[in-house]
Amino acid sequence: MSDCIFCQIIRGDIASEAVYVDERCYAFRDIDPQGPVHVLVCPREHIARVSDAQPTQEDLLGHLLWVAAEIARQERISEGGYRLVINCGVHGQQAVEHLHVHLIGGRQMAWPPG
Ligand code: DGP
Repeated sequence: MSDCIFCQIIRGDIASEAVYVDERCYAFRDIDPQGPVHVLVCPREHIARVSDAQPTQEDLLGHLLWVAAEIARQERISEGGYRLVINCGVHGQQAVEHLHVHLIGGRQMAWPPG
């Protein structure tokens, strides 16, 4: 989608610090990191919310999680652990309407979230 900020990042129209790239997804560092490691894993195709994903995109959803775990290994936070978050819609406080998995780690987390 041309005016989606993450589509613009994925196309390279807006600068980002990429940490993992393949034919299905693009992962880059969050502009407002909530931990020493904070990466957003996005599908290249525009899916606004996880709730909009279609049955044909089931493999893609799994791929995003696999990539997040791979980046965690790359960033050396696997052993200590980390958090994966997908915010969805208004109650989920999703600010950017392009599906993304937050990978946050490198510090102790609290639970439950606020
Ligand atoms: P969410 O609330 O789940 O939609 O989180 C959106 C995240 O996207 C938020 O943590 C900040 C990040 N973000 C927003 N705009 C930009 C940007 O232009 N560049 C980068 N790197 N991150 C962005």
